Amino acid sequence: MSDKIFTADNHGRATKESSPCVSVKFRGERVQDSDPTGIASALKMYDNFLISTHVNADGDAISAVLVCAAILKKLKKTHRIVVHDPVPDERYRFLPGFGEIHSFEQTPDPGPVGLLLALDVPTMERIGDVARLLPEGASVLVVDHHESNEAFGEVNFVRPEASSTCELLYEVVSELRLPFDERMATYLYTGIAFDTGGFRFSNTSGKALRIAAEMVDHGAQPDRIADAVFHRRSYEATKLLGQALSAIELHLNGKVSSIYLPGDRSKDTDGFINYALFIDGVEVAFFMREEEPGRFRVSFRSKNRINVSRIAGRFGGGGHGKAAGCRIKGQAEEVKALVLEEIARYL
Ligand SMILES: [Mn+2]
Repeated sequence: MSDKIFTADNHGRATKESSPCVSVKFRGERVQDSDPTGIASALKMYDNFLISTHVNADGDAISAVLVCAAILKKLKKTHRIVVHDPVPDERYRFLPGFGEIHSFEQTPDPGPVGLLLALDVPTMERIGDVARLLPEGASVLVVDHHESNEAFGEVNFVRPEASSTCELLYEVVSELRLPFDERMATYLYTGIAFDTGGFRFSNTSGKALRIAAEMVDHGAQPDRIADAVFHRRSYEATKLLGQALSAIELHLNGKVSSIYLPGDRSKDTDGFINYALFIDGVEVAFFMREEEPGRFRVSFRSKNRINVSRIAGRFGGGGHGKAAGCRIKGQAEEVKALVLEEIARYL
């Protein structure tokens, strides 16, 4: 191994909120940490890759693993994608290569693994059972944008200010000077579009939009991607949405809304809470789902003023200012009363 030093060349994109670039020793060479060049250098040093992401892989996570598989294919490296989820989210089947995403259960032996590429995942724990596939001494590279990321890899490229992990992978692809073909453009656009809620959330930066625009020029189709990712719901879930809308209640002078579907244990209620939050005058909405008899999963959403992670935290949960959740034991009416009492303190 040479003792060549990989110098930072991030095209003037380093900003003051970025973590400082430091070099770390990796396989006897010095590579940049917190920087796309470090990841690009490290990718060239290994041959057998395991690519993975967090449990319940979402649009950014699935796109990110497919971006990396495409990168490694171009670099002619052996790689395998394994995720914790028994069944990866079917809505992403439109992405080329989706069939190459294996579940942990289908993967008794991934073969030799030199390096784990952990994407969009803040801690080793969140990678789920896949961690068990990692042999002693295997290295870990991390690319992520979660604020809570513990930089648990030997080389980490972690930027909480990035909209998505796919935004960071755009920089890695650029650094490797690989072409943005239609497939790559579709992955990167999908990841950014998903994590920004279709370019509506507060993480929708100019940079995210510029990269997305560039990906459209390279063949990503915004309408097709939006239809696949956002504009679909099963018949059963749509009927359930009807019940959820009928079940919306207002509390505390119309500043709080809630949805509770008695007896429903289905998980297919994604986004229902937004209908309760978007009502004029409502500041906080919560959704109660009885996970097990006598135990409720409570999700909170807030428009602006009220930090719901504090409310969820009061019950041992957590999250972000505008979206949080917790679990509470009890009967439905008493859980609802407890939650309302806590929310009232912030109004
Ligand atoms: Mn993400």
